[in-house]
Parts: sequence; C-alpha cells; structure tokens
Amino acid sequence: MSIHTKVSDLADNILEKIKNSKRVSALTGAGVSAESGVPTFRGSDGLWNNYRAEELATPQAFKRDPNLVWRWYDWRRTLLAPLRPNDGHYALSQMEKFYDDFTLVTQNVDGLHRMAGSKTPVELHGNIWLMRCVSEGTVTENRNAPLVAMPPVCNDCGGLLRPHIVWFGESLDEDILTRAFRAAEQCDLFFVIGTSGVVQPSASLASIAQQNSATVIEINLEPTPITDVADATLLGPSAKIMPELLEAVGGNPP
Ligand code: BJW
Repeated sequence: MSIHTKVSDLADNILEKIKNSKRVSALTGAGVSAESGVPTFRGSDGLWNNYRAEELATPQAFKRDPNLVWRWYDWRRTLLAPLRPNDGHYALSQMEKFYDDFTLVTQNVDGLHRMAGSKTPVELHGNIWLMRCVSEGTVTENRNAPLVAMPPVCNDCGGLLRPHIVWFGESLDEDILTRAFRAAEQCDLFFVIGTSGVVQPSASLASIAQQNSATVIEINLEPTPITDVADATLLGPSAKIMPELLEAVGGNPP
C-alpha cells in the first residue's frame, strides 16, 4: 500500500502495470461526478445529510409514500439535467482505446459516463433517467425534468412507475452483477475511483480483483476502506488524476 498525490510519484512497477496491462477494469462512484456538480451521497455535502436514506431509497419507503420518493428523485433529476461530464469521465472513455480489454463498472446512476462516450458502462445501481412499471416491469426512458405528472404512471397499463434504481435491500440485476464480478476477476489492473467503498456488493469488487492478482489503484480525495487492499492510492480529484493516468498510458488528456 502506498499513498501519493501525483501519478509521476508512483513506483516504477506500478507505472509499468498501468502502461502495459492488457485487461483493465474500473469501478467508479459518486466522486467521479462531483466535479460536474453532482452531490455525493456521504461526507459533509452528501445527499444523505438532508434526507434519511431509509426514508427514500428503499422499496418500503416507496410503498409507504411514492410521492415523497418521487419528489426527491424529481429534485435530483432537475439538478442533473444541465450537468455535463468532466475530464475524469472523458479520460475514462478515452482509456477504452488504449487497453485491449477495458470494462467500466459504475455505481453512478447519472448517465454521465455514457454522455462522455464510454460505450457500455456496467451500471450496477441502475439509471436515474429510466423508469420501471411496478405492475409490468417494463423499463422506459424519461428525460423530463421536472416531471410533468407526479407520481408518473405507465402509458400502457396506468400502473405506478418507479425509478429504475437499486435501492437498499434490493438485489442487483443478476446479469449486470455477473459482468461486474467477471471484470474484477479477470483483469490485470483495477482502478477504483471516487467511491467511499461502503456499499455492498460493489465495494467487494476491489478485494475480488486483488485476490485474483490484479494491481489495484485507488483514486480518491481521502483514504477509504479500499485503501487497505489497494497497491497504490492517489489522493486528489479524479478530474485531475484520471487525465494524468490517461497520459501515462499514451493518451492525450482532455
Ligand atoms: C472524490 C471526489 C473527487 C468526492 N474525486 N473522489 C454486506 C454487509 C453489510 C451490508 C450489506 C451487505 N450486503 C448488502 C448489504 C446491504 C446494503 C449495504 O451495502 N449497506 C451498507 C451501507 C452497509 N446493500 C444493499 O442493500 C444492496 N443490495 C444487496 O446487496 O442485495 C442483497 C442483500 C440485501 C440486504 C442484505 C444482504 C444482501 C443494494 C445497494 C444499492 C445502493 N444504492 C444506492 C442508492 C441508490 C439511490 C439513488 O441513487 O437514487 O446507490 S446507495 C448510494 O451509495 C448509491 C451509490 O451508488 C452508493 C455508493 O456510494 P458512492 O458512490 O461510494 O458515494 P459516496 O458519497 O459514499 O462516496 C463518494 C466518494 O468520492 C468519497 O469517498 C469521497 O471522498 C470521494 N470524492 N469528490 C475523487 N472530485
């Protein structure tokens, strides 16, 4: 474990891995979107500070008061709508071109990785721009922000729609989880960027990569539980560090 603030300070063997690995995966969290203006979940400016998670991000909360839950999501969607990817997102999308095999796994629901050009991000916790019919299970895209009608209902059956997001106590989609575990198990290099590393099962991906002999590099503003399993931690904003990493691989920083 080593902690640095610049990519150029990393040990030679770590830089070698960054430059020459073939199979690479990255797990991102809310910190990657922070510099785009998206609030993180925890910490002093976190979303949970003003709202109790168990009142809003659970199936029980939605059953009890769908209007309250939708008002929170409507507020977040309206805040997100004008926001754009930052240099961290762009550097990650460019990395796809420099490694033979690159899988981006994200806990973020904001869709900014796709907007930055990442082709097939594995979205572990869903997507805030998708809605799911509680009765039929059909998933549709809806970009209205603010929403026109509250709570939104299914055009086909009139049933209640919910955000297509994984709430606490809900299982992650099996296929998506399989892709994420495979990406962690089969990579030579694993980046963990802007996540507090406390929400399972996502947080376990770094340990899985490490147990399968991958080099684990963490990028965060501060140490986290992941720091203990990482071969190196780079302390700093992802919009600064990710372009430095891209440059180390041979790319032109955004
Ligand atoms: C920067 C930066 C910059 C800032 N640059 N860095 C095993 C043990 C214990 C509990 C469980 C367990 N398995 C499952 C659980 C229960 C639960 C869980 O993990 N609870 C823990 C909190 C204890 N997990 C679940 O319920 C999951 N389901 C599941 O496992 O089903 C089976 C099961 C159920 C129950 C029991 C057992 C098994 C589902 C989890 C779904 C999480 N969903 C959320 C909310 C979605 C709502 C929404 O968005 O609308 O997803 S929680 C919330 O946290 C959101 C995020 O994706 C997720 C992770 O947060 P993230 O991204 O790490 O953000 P932050 O804010 O925490 O951290 C930001 C970081 O960035 C910080 O470190 C900053 O320093 C850093 N940073 N600016 C770089 N510029």
